[in-house]
Amino acid sequence: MKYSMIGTWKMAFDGIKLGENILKNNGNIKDAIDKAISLTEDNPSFNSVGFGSLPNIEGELEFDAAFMDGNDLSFGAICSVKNIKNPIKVAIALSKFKRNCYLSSIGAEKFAHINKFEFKNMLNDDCINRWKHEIKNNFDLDNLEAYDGHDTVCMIGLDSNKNMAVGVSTSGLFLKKAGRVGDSSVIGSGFYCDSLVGGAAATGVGEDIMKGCLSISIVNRMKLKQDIQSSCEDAIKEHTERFNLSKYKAGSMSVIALDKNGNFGVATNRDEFPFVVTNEFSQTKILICKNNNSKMEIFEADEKWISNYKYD
Ligand code: SD4
Repeated sequence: MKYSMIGTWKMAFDGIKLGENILKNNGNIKDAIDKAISLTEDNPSFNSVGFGSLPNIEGELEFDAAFMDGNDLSFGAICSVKNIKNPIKVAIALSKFKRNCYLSSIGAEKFAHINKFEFKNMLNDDCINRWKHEIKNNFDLDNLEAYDGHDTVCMIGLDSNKNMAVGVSTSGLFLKKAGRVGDSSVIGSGFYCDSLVGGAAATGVGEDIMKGCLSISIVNRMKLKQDIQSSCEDAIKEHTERFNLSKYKAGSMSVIALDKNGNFGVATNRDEFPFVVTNEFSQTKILICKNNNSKMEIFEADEKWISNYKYD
């Protein structure tokens, strides 16, 4: 395939559509991911990414984001940052450095200031009200779940020059503790990409995803020539089975992958996981991964599904 792109959750649709336009005109995957994720971050109607997303327990928004260039394995990442309009852009800028490419909170904000990235109050009335409502409920800090399943946009792509890259952006788990960092900005866990093999990315409960380093686990299976779909399914299945041995009930985990030829794979331990794909042969579309006893059934979202779906 000449080009291909995949993203997590229905909310990736507009971004992937933008990416499709860039890639079909022989654009670069880095540019496609930058524009596609920035668009998702800027949209206040998405409750879990960028502007107006999910505050931490103190009512503040703290973002994690990362980018990896599959050609030379360079990556950039930021975590626990506040008020940066497009965290993905800062992660991309950091990926140019061989050292100091993964910065946290104040240091990352300082880098963004110096390099003239846009700052903005990322809280809006909707997310403040969501926080005020939820904070009154009884919740268990040690058993936080992903917000209606989806808190992170992850995108992986292949361009017509065989470049591959992955980007992720999130406000992390709703009501997390201040300073808590999940898998999204952690290389190998929330994302990984090698243009010689393919890329993978994860969304769900970061603590549980990190325990299995799910993204590198999938890419390593692909490196050993396992097919992409079973690489995704086995990574989640074996990780869950390991948890079962300790009688630990894992939080939600969903993964996407794209190989160097543009084929995709996907898996989840939830009942259902929507995602978005486009490639040379197919316009941008929403697909559903349905989990039937750990066997994934993939089908296209029809109008009924789309109109019934209430989440991002
Ligand atoms: C985190 N993995 O911070 C993110 C949240 C997420 O679906 O993706 N939820 O743990």
